[in-house]
Amino acid sequence: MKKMGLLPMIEASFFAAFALILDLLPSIKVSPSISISFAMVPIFIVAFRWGFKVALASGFLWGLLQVAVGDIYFLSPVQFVIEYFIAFAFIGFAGLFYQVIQKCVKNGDKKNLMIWIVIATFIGSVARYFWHFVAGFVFWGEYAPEGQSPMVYSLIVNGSTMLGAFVLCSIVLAILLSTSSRLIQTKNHYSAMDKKAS
Ligand code: 218
Repeated sequence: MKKMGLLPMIEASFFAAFALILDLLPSIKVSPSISISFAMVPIFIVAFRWGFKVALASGFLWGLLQVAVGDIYFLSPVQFVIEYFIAFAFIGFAGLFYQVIQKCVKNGDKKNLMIWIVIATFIGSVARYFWHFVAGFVFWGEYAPEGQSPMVYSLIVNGSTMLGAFVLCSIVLAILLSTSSRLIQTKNHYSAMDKKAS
C-alpha cells in the first residue's frame, strides 16, 4: 500500500480541525434533534483535493477531535464508535469522485465540475448519515414519539438532517469552487478554467 505523503497528511489534519471549528458555529435548528450545518465542507475539500483515503483519514480525525473536546453523545460503546469514528470517516466516500473532479478542473469544464461536486457531496453525506440512521434506530429508538417505530423516527431525523446538510454543503462548495477552482487544485498548473476567468 502506498504511504500517504506529508502534504496530504498535514491537510487532512488542518481541514479536520477546521471542520471542528465550523461545527461550533450556530447551525440551523429545525427541531431539537435536527440541526443543519455546513461543517462537512472542509472534509469534502480534502476529498476533492486528495481522494478517498486522505478524506477518510480527515473525517476520522474530525471525529477523534470531536471526542477530544468532549462534544459528543454517548449512549453505548458501539453507538459511540459508529457515530464518531465510522460515520465521520465515511464522509471520505466523496473522494471516490476525485479523478473525475480533477479532470473537470484541468479541462476548465465548469458545468461538469459543479455536477460532480454535487454528486460527490451527496454520496459523502449519505455515507455518513447512513451510520447515524443505523445508530438512530438501534440506540435512539426510545426518543421516538408515541406510536412511531424507531426505524421511521431515525429515517425522518437523520434523513432530513442529511438532506439539509447536503444542500447547504453543495451550495457553499458550488459558490466557493465556481469562483476559485484553485482551491481544489494540487498540481501547480493554471487550469483552463482560471485562464477563462482572467
Ligand atoms: C434519531 C437519532 N437521534 C440522534 C442521533 C445522534 N446523532 C445524529 C447525527 C449526528 C450525530 C453526530 C454528532 O453530530 C449524532 C450523535 C441519531 N443517530 N439518531
